[in-house]
Amino acid sequence: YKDPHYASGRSTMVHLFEWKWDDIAAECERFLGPRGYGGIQISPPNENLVIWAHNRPWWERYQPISYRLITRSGNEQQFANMVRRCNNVGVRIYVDAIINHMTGTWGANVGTGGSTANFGEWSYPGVPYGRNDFNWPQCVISSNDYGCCPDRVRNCELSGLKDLNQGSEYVRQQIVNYMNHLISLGVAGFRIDAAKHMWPGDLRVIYDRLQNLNTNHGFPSGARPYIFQEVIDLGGEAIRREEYTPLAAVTEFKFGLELSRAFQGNNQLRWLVNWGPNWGLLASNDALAFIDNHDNQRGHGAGGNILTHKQPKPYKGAIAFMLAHPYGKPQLMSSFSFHNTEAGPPMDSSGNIISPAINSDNSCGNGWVCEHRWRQIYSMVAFRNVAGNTGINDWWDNASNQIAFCRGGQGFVAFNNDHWDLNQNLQTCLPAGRYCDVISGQKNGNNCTGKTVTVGNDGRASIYVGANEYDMMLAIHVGSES
Ligand code: QV4
Ligand code: CA
Repeated sequence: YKDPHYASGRSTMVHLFEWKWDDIAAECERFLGPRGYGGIQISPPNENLVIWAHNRPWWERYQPISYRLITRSGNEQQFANMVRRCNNVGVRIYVDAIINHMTGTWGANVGTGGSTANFGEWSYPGVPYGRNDFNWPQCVISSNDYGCCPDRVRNCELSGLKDLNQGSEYVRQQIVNYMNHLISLGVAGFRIDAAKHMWPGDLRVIYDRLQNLNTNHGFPSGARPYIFQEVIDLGGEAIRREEYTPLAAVTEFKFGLELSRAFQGNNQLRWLVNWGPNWGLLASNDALAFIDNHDNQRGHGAGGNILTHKQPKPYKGAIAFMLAHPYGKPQLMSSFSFHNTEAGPPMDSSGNIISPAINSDNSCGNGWVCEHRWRQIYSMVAFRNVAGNTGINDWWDNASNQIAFCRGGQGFVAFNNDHWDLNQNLQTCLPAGRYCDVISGQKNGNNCTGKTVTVGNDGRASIYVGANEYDMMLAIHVGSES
């Protein structure tokens, strides 16, 4: 369950938060496929409660009312079409699976596909689930429970969301049917929402009943879905992520926390020389690595002082480091802009999601941030693909916040988070030639639209990253020669 089954030569996924299926299909064909993206985490595709009481907040999608594939992102036919079109251009789809609970509040009781529920009776006819399918007696998780009481964290309600009993054979089978339906439509795997709130033994039973990936969508025969489990473990809680790594991959929240701290200037970049398990991170193969996610970019979930698109210079620095470094399976966040932390995606007065507009400079409009379309970010996605499975070599630092390293003979990157310029003659490990920096610009025919770096026969080059430049890094790789 730890292999994303990316098409060959691809290595990075992006969370297209709240995108519609038709828009994702188009984005696969016009951008993600050609730019070498490996996959997409999509928002939950199953029917959720419609919550007008909070003006259709983003978090209504974490309140399942049935497993029918019908949401503001689209219906089953649109979903199937998206998966087909994305797989055709080498981009995999990973589903955010909400299997811990069902919706439970807000006076409303109608879903995005018209299903209804009667919360007071624990009744969800769209599945159907009834009272016997939930943990009993009913209880709600309190903040103290995380320190002491794994049984309460797993058997009580997370924020009043009705807590399913995954120990029940019937419940397991409904969940397995839902996930297998998605596999048959061609998805490559799942994010398991709120995995901490379910017993590892129950999850194992569910995972082991999943079908192999669909060979009609280009997966090898016998391929198991990629599974990354949402477990927030920053230390100090009764439930540890090591209970989940024997099952499948786990979201590594320390990754974004530590890199945010460093790129915000609160820890020196030179210490990143041993970035990885030495920092208390999971083993590389177990880790879904990311800077921000849809929760912590707006103060939900793990919280912490996390870099987001709202602080673009250090954010792009942290993302570039993530993508340049071989640790983990990286995931990018692609956001809609927001001021109010409850606000849902751009929508019209009926609550329909408004599609992103695509501007001539590749950026998005209509309220969509589209970090994945920022040159500094998509260029580093390509860098990572070129670097392949090489390690890190020729690390250099100035004993402060200027660092540089090579990825085998494939790529070279330098960062300057000091208040003075980086101006050094450094080993790039690349064949002699003239290379375009893919951060300040790109290769355009025989020219570079940004900086040019001349690598000598000894592999060395003079590298300059000014303290006041628009970006804090420089990257060149095989393939960026001018
Ligand atoms: C309210 C009160 C509760 C009360 C309840 C019932 O706050 O005290 O018990 O009513 O009367 C929304 C509201 C929340 C509300 C709840 C129930 O924000 O105030 O409770 O609905 O109606 C997202 C949001 C939540 C949201 C939830 C469901 O973050 O705010 O709750 O969706 O709409 C822990 C977990 C971790 C989790 C993280 C947020 O260990 O697993 O908290 N992360 C995942 C998702 C996250 C999602 C959920 C889990 C739930 O990434 O986006 O929560 O599916 O760290
Ligand atoms: Ca639970």
